[in-house]
Amino acid sequence: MGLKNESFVDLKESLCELEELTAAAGAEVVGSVTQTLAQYNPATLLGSGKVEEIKAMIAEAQASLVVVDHQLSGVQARNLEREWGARVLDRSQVILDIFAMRAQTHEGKLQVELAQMLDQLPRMVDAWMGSLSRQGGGIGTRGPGETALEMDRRRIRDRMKLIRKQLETVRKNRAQHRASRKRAQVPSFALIGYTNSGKSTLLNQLTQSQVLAENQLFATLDPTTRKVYLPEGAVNAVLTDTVGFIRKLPLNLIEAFKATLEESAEADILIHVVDLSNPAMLRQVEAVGALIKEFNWDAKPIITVFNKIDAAPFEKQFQVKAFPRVFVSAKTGEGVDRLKRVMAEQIQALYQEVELFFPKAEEHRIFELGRETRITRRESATQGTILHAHMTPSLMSRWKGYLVSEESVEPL
Ligand SMILES: Nc1nc2c(ncn2[C@@H]2O[C@H](COP(=O)(O)OP(=O)(O)O)[C@@H](O)[C@H]2O)c(=O)[nH]1
Ligand SMILES: [Mg+2]
Repeated sequence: MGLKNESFVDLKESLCELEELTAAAGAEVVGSVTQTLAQYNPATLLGSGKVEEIKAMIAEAQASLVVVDHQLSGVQARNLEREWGARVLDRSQVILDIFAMRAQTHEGKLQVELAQMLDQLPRMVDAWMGSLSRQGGGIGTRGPGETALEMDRRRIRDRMKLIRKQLETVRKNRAQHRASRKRAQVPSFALIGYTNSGKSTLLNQLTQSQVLAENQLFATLDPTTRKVYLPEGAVNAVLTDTVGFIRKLPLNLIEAFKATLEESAEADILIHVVDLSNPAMLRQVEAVGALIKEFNWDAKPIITVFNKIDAAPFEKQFQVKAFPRVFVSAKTGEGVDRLKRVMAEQIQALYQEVELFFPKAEEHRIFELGRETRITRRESATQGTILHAHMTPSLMSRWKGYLVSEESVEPL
């Protein structure tokens, strides 16, 4: 992380994106400036020359807000604000602000509030330390300042505890829903991808629904799950749309949005939606790839969907290798039937035929098994019943007591 380690392209793209984020947060961007730093200034992040230069820019453009594409400590933000006479925010705070604006449901609002508190706490301590050192104090400087800080911190901590508890309830409810879907053996897909790549539009195409899809960063915050009907043996599945990713996703958001992210984490198959028309496509794919690794989702089957073929030059289709992959336009519907076929194939690939043995005393459970999966062969033996059935890994773990493993089939 950090400006000095970023390549020029990354820096430009990241800054471009920051402009979009800032606009999405409701501000008008009047100017931008970059600097390659060899060393950070602990007091202001930037060197004093740059601070002066930006001060002049602010005066000329009559700007009231400066957004820095790098994490700022509380002290740095405060020093810069004093120096510039303008509000100073960093990238995470802008993203948090957008989330706060978009949050619709009770859960979404709680998650954003938690993320904001997680963001504030260290800044408060920072600010307090800063005010202490300005007073020339330090050790022994105990007074109302500290008490106030302690009170604020305690208030925030109490509130955080309460929010966490409420979110925990939400998570449990969701987990229960997922469990019942699992028991009913409905395969699940989750749409993941960069923000604005077209996930919600694709969900609408695949499920004939009307989920909000907009040319906006982070239009979707809350997970939405819809049924999808697939051809080929007419399988039903469920598809979940959720919050999009972005490079330098604030850690506080990841922490606060755990319940939301779990929806994707629990899906059987992921659909990674890539915006083919975006000039920053390669870096977006990289950023999503890094998050997939971080969340340990790379063990799951992933279908890569290159979206917006209607708006991208044909050559771009060969820039990223991925398998299985499908090219679509969620807008026009082109390629969506093929995507459905690939989804059906991926469901099929989840199942494998296994052998099970039910001793006489437990044969009554075969009825239960028949409701959960397709039984392809059934043979009576003297001690019980031998069955062949199609199973997913999760089904196999549920019925593992009856699975006939390779070794046990070997002759005695
Ligand atoms: N040209 C074109 N635009 C699309 C396509 N799919 C989505 N969009 C647009 O991309 C923007 C973001 O779409 P959305 O579904 O909200 O993206 P999300 O953030 O990933 O959910 C919207 O303006 C959509 O109309 C597509 O296939 N072609
Ligand atoms: Mg969306």
